[in-house]
Amino acid sequence: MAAIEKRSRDAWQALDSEHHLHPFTDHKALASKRSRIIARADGVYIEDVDGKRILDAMSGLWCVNAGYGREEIVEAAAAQLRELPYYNNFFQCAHPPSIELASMLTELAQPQFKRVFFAGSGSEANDTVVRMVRRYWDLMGQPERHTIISRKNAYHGSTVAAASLGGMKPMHEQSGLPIPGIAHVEQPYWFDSDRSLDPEAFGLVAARSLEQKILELGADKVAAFIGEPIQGAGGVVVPPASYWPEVQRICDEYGILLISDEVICGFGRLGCWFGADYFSTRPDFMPFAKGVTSGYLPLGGVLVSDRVADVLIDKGGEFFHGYTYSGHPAACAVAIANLGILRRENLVERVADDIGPYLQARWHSLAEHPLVGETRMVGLMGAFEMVDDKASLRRFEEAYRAGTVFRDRCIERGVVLRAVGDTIICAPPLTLSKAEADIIVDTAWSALDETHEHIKGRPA
Ligand code: PXG
Repeated sequence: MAAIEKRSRDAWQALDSEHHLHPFTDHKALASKRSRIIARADGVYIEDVDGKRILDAMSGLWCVNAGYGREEIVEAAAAQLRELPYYNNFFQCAHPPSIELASMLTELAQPQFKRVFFAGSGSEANDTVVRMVRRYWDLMGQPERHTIISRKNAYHGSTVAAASLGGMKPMHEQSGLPIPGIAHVEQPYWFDSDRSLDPEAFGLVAARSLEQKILELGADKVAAFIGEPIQGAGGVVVPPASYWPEVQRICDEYGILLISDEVICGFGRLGCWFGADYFSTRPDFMPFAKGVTSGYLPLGGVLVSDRVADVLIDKGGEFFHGYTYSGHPAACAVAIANLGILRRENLVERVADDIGPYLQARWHSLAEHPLVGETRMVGLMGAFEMVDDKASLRRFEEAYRAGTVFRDRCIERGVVLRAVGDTIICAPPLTLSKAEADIIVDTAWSALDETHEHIKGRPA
């Protein structure tokens, strides 16, 4: 049935190397190593062309929340492709899947959200937010309220606006970013700070860097603040409990819009439907993607609060924005099937009450390892920090590439974990079993031992 020819691993790798430019990849380095070719997947396992099974403790790229191999989702896509493979939602048209999904999403979100704008990805969702935020303040008669404040080390996507919102310096340096009207403040990353304050005091200081920036720019110039409830790509930065309430207070006090980027935290990752629910914020926008379809097809979008939507609708006339694939019917059908599974199998509750606490307890046991300086995990989203010296929590010299060594050892042992520098991150499918949780942690422990062995006594 598969329309793709069967080739040997070598043949795939050669073709890949010749023709395929990968995202976020150093192609010279890749050419000498060659790509790992992933051919199939089931449950929480991916399998390469050689038949090696690897436990995917990253859910692809944080997206396969319902796990691989869900026939029900496949069937939903096939049925929709047969019925109506494509039509748009422009020019006074709509179709049942986009309507049904919009209504379903607003049922899951906080009550201020009654409307959804669809996009094809998280980046497009955040580009949409930038345009809606600015349009909103224009319509409110405050066009000078233009600046959106974000955080250093945030990730909001890779298009021009989304990468500008992000706080990834290397991305900015390569492309002349950020675009005007975006400012960045401190992130609530206690482990990465000088640790002179306790975490809660540090959380308040990080939040107040937002207030300082607002005062510096002038409150009448600031349109919005955007943050991931827990920063994902930046290294699963779990903010101290003091952080989000203070950010909410600041947004309220200065009347600025709050954008909760739910691309990773949404759809059960933290044991709630949205990260905003976990931290009890009341956002005005919630961009989403990834887990909404469990990655089976690409789909993103923005939940828009009444505060904003009412103004856009009542005063705005036509909003000149949209994508060919805004609310693609097959992607929406897949999302409906996927959300149906999350609901029917109580997967979100399971993260809060069952597998989440189980993996967290096991994950924290890694803190006993001599190379681990801190462990953290909320729901099924966690990290640990590798350190050279446990007493002072001093990190390794970069030349050791400790995180990369660890990550490669893990994959050899059959588990995908990610390394962001020497921060190791974990975000498995919400369907993870306890036995699979044990495999992740036991493999991580063995790979830490091997890494220890590998770098012990070596000059940097
Ligand atoms: N917001 C957040 C919080 C994200 O994590 C995006 C927006 C952009 O979504 P799209 O669908 O345009 O990729 C993301 C994406 C990594 C990694 O290395 C993370 C993402 C994407 C690719 C790699 O952790 N997150």
